[in-house]
Amino acid sequence: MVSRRNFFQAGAAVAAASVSRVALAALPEPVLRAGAQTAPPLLPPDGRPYRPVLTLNGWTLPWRMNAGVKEFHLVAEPVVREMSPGFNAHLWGYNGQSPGPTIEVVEGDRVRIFVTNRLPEHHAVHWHGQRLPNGMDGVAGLTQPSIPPGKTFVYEFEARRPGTFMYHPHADEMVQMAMGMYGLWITHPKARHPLIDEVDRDFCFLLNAFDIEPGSATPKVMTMLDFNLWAWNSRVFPGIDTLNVRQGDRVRIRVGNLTMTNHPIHLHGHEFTVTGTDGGPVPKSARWPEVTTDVAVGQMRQVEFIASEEGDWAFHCHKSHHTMNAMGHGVPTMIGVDHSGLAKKITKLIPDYMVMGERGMADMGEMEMPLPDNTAPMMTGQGPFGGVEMGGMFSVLKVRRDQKPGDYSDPGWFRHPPGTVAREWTGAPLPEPVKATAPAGDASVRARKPTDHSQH
Ligand SMILES: [Cu+2]
Repeated sequence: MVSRRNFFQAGAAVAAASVSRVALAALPEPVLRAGAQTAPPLLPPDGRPYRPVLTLNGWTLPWRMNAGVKEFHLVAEPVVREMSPGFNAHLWGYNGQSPGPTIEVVEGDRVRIFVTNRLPEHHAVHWHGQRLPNGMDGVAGLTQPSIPPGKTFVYEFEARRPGTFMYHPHADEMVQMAMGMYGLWITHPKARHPLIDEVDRDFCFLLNAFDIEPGSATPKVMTMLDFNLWAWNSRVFPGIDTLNVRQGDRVRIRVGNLTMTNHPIHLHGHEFTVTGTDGGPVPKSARWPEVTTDVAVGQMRQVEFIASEEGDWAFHCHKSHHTMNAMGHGVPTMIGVDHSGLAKKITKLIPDYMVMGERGMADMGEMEMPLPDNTAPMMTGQGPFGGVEMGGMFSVLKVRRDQKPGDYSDPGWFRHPPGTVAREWTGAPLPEPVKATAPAGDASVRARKPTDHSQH
């Protein structure tokens, strides 16, 4: 905790920012969280009512009401985040976790956020997408002095427009974001809004990426593109919780991208519409059905659909490399190459040598390979029918007829009605496939050199 004395010293730096002395008299206790399990939605204990979101493998930061102002306390600090069972990453985050907690407020709320910096370097928080006084925008050097280690700064503004937003550092941004610092910010509408429907389930998560060598725990912060862990809220499959809904629910999913590349987010079994971005609600006339929406860098997308189809529906980034965990990229393609003779020779020298990849790489999902102590297998996760062969940005939308309203718990695997699962054909043998016959005459392509006019 920051002592009152050095808190007041920090407060002096922002005295011009119209925060009353009474408000600064005491800090709200910072709330820290251990563990990466999804917390149930935080029902608002006071203030304007709203239907809370569910942050995948995350939580919402409790606030304190102080004379009509919602006060939050963020603590920027090094954290240990379990990215999947058995794999802990040494990251930077807020209040014990990466990402930081979700901040949920209501349109028109007066919001005061205390930010205590327990990082070894300076910090500043930018409130992405908010309309606010320029001096509250959180860009170190440009709109405020940076927050030195050990100090607490205070931000205060009105949450003017409803929507899906986020917060992230704007001081040594490349390093601090590569280390896992960011969080979601949801501003709920204060009344019925013509472009914002009430939903039964409201999920949110951030897309993030890390470059952590297998066997180590700290991200490499200089990596620009070649990340090896593609995460949702600093979790990778099979560590990402499923999205559990009741059949017929209207579902909203809010996604923000703070990686260095775009992510086409794809849902199976349903069509959705993009109903909002960090720019606000999308006009109804500008919405169209999709099953994949690309979330570009620094963007947020809010999609909605009716969960009409029962089952376990894959929900993932459509870049196939982003549904994999850490792997070596220097692996040659061995599909179709018979290197068994070579393997025998190598095994004489290196007894543990394994031949992989001549039939594709699916074997790797099941292979009992010795892994370094602290890493996530490249592609793993068991489903009811075997290995799922995925990692990274992958989860499952579970739609159930008997899921209780508001019950976000995991119902287990879907029990398919008899006769509705793809299966081996055991009926009458199928006729041999008919081969396309070559067209009559010479079908080869004749290449002719361009005439070289200089010879004539
Ligand atoms: Cu992706």
